[in-house]
Amino acid sequence: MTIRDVATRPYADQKPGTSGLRKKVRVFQQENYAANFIQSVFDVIDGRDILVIGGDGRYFNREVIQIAIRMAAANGFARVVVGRGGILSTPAASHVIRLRKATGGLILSASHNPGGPDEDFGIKYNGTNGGPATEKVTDAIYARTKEIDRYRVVDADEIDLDTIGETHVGDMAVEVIDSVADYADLMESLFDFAAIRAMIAGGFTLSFDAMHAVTGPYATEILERRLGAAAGTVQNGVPLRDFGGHHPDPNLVHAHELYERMMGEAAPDFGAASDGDGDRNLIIGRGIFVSPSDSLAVLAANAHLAPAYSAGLAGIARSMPTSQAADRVAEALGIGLFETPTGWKFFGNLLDAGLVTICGEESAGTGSNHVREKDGVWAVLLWLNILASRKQSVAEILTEHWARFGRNYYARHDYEALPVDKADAVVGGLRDKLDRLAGIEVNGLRIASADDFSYLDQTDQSLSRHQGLRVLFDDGSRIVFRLSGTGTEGATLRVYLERYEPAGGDLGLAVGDALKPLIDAAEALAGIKVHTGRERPDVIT
Ligand code: VG1
Ligand code: CO
Repeated sequence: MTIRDVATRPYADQKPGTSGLRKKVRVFQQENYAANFIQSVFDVIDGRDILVIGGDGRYFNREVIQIAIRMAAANGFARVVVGRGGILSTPAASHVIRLRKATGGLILSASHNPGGPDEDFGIKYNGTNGGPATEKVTDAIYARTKEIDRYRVVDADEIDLDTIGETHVGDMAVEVIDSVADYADLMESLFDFAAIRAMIAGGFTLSFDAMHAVTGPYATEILERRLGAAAGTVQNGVPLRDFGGHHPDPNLVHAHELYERMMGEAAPDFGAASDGDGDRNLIIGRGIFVSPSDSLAVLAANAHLAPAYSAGLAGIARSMPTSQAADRVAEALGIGLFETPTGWKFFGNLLDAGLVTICGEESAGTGSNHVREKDGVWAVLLWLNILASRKQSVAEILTEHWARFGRNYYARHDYEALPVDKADAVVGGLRDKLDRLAGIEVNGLRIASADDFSYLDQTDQSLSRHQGLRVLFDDGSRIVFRLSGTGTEGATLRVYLERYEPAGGDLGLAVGDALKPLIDAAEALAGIKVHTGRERPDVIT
């Protein structure tokens, strides 16, 4: 087997964002583009033992996996473990890395972004703890992409990814595994499947929208086969390379069919959806949407009802823009609350250090120390376990939660595909005046403080700056402004709005009404309309 060194030239734009390198497929199809990035990963990581590879099945997944396997062989890996058909959900990949004590893994996904020849692709490296590489590592990968001049590859026939079993590429073993089995077993070890099965057998109904993305096979195995939910519980369960032409993004815009079903006359008891790579979750009870921030708070407050968490939680972590609902739960439980920048890579150190058990983001991501990624199906199962244990509806649980902790009204407004200079004008303009905002009144609301969020990781002392502009008001309300780090077209401005209403207050308002004064304040502060010409956000979640 000959190893070839192929000469290449650097691309200037391979800086990983919030979650790996995401670009249009056409960008990835440029000569050596994917190979450059993969070689840069191999050049900066230590260890050449096991490499796990899997993706969400989107367009270009198989092609990149073929290259990655041949490059892994040339770079001296002992073994590649790959999901059948090249499929592994992001949390399943994280689990396999941990289970096999692998050196790390390549996860091929652009998550909730659409797929297809004109859409998005992505590559992310996860380390031996199963979690996304830390900023230190992604910075090193990026630095390497800027100077790379060769990559290593072996010539090999097309590798069969569809037959479970072991083959070889040169000296390296290639092991094709069932994509679902290990993950489903893990779930069964965490939750009270007998109680959930009994609840479903007793007439509890549910609906899971896999959005033609990676969770279809996982949800079918777990919900329908292992938990006995009726056939058809999992909708859009066959993963498609282009997700059926949709955005596999579980929010009220893209999962509106599920939403309408849950609000209709014949709504099941429980509805959920996940995203392209299976790490997000949308939870809707009959007649009631659960905001992801509330979901994190409810899961944290009730996690002890599931076997894996019966001893209680060590702590809770949430990304900064996520609502402070979880903070009140942490306070009540007497445990730590950690506020990190956006993106799962910041939770890894806290989980590894045993400081937190549950983490979450407002962007429909929740997870725990069972893996090092957020996990959509896990969140669904924890909800089901809680419902089976409390024997109440989602609406009752949420209402009781608010009655006890108060309610954090919350919404995120996204302005997508903005010209970069206009998005920079909004954020830059606000950043320039941040220092002068404390004490000022905007739209009847008094600003208590304002800053550009930085995060000091207390486990490794790494500092991450410029993680979002925060404006905090006297009454506990907040507005956060930040630019997305996952988009592939122009810039996306995210405006996060939060208002706290204490227990005993007005807990039943429509979210839009509750947040109206803050929405107006955001406009007054940042001048979004003036700078961008946009009259309203593209997506409200
Ligand atoms: C978004 C979300 C963030 C999430 C990230 C990756 O990032 O806001 O919370 O961790 O996507 O999720 P950004 O930088 O666009 O705001 V996924 O499911 O796309 O891997
Ligand atoms: Co995702």
